[in-house]
Amino acid sequence: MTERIEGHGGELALAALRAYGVREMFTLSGGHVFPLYDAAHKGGFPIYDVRHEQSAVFAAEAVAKLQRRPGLAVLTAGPGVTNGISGLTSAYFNASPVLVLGGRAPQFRWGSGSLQEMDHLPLVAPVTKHAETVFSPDDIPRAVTSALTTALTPHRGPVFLDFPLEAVFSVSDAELPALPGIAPVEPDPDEMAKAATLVAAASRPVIIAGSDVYAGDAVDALRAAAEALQVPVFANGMGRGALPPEHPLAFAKARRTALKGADVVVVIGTPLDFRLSFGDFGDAQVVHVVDAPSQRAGHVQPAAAPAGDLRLILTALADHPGDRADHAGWIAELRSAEDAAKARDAEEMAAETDPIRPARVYGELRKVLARDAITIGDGGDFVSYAGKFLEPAQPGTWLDPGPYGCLGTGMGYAMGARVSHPDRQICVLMGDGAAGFSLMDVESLARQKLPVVIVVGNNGIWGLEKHPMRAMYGYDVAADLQPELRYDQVVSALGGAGETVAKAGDLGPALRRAFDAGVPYLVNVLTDPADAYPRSSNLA
Ligand SMILES: Cc1ncc(C[n+]2csc(CCOP(=O)(O)OP(=O)(O)O)c2C)c(N)n1
Ligand SMILES: [Mg+2]
Repeated sequence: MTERIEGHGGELALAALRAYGVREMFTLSGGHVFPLYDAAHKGGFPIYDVRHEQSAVFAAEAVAKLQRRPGLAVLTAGPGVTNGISGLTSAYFNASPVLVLGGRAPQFRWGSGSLQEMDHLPLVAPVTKHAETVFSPDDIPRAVTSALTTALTPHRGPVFLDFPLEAVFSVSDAELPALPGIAPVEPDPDEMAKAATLVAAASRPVIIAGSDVYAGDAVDALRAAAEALQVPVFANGMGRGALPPEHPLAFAKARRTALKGADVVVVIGTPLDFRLSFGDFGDAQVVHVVDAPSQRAGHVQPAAAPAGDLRLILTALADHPGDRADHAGWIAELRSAEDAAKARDAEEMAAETDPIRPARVYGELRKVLARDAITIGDGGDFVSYAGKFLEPAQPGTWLDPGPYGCLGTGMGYAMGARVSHPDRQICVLMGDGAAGFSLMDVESLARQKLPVVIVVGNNGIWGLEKHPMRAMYGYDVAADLQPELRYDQVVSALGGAGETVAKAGDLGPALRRAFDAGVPYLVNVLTDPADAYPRSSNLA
């Protein structure tokens, strides 16, 4: 059923956004987008504002990733849009359904040199699934509905619309289109059967589950497939926590042993990129399960590559009627490697060193984090340690920047996470270098009463760059930061609070104070600059 609506361009856009379940906007002010504010303000639609457009897009992305619904950022024309491009690109790499609505200089005098007159589309087209200028107000509901459908259709991703000034300011009436509904992509049954037969017959299979397993709401189907075929499961990105850490098939630390020994590696819902040695697992056969045919790898030839709705594919794996090899010995072997690695980790996480090493920060943090806490990583080595030592207990609780590896997600992701989950712990793990990109947005968080905890691993350097550069050249440049800088005082000045911790024994009480503070609170941990995250490649 369609409905007719009347209003200015902002009101027409908002009606379509609401109909699709968009529940808030993230923005930084600019006259070109005032009608969107006017509609939101009059309609009781929440507006969260930020101090840099990158934070608006990252906040929208956090909403999209955590809640599996569209996240919205509204950016003013020209510099507003260009400041959002790293966020859009991250969303593109992460397949996050983000909608960016941009202002745009007036069309009727295009070419005469209006303020911020530029065509955004050639800039955003390569990092969006769809980018369009909507020239007429009565076309806005159609454009918004269709853009959101594109964003939510697997393989998901960001979309962009801009509205010339006169289109968004003028009044019109328009049809509000009915929601089209997104049909599941039907996978090819032969490819599914091939995959199931391979996994069932394997002696030492391994599953690696990535972000699309969560995004595609396929967590239960993953668990059913793993249990039915008795396959150990590792995870990355938003897939982390898909199986709770205490599940007999959940593994995290024995990855090297697993990938070295496996005869079949099943990679589900994540690309065969640098994080997975480009899909090269030695002699093991690769099964690549993707949510759309476009996601099949071009650089490797997997033994099977079913593409389509992940729930359907994983359910078909679980229901595989043929014989299954027994994997009990393989699982036991991995479990003992996992337990040994856990014991080593536990020692590192308890170490009483001076200066503090990052491992101890995570040892203490684990004692105060609730099972449903959202943890956000923004930084270099300090965040690599977070990935190693934190164990997300539920899916949809771990936000990393993803394969685009963009520093600066911190406060934007924190804002999106707090808005998504008003009652949970939100904890940002930040390098001191990363802090420089977004810390000013603590002001936005404090002013809008969005408390979060920020733990800075303050080693006084761009650690992930300094150590490799020294290893490569014997010297380093452009890799130092001011040592022992009081990032906690920055946060206090911006309306939050915080403290600096230099002794391992003081970490626990400081973290407890942070979670009780009720305002943005930064724990500035002075960590050992000599400590480098061990990597097999210097350019990881
Ligand atoms: C926007 C952006 N600029 C630069 C980089 C390159 N880079 C990756 S990690 C890193 C160092 C991060 O330093 P810090 O946040 O202090 O964490 P540490 O490694 O010291 O723990 C840099 C500069 C990047 N990934 N993204
Ligand atoms: Mg650092």
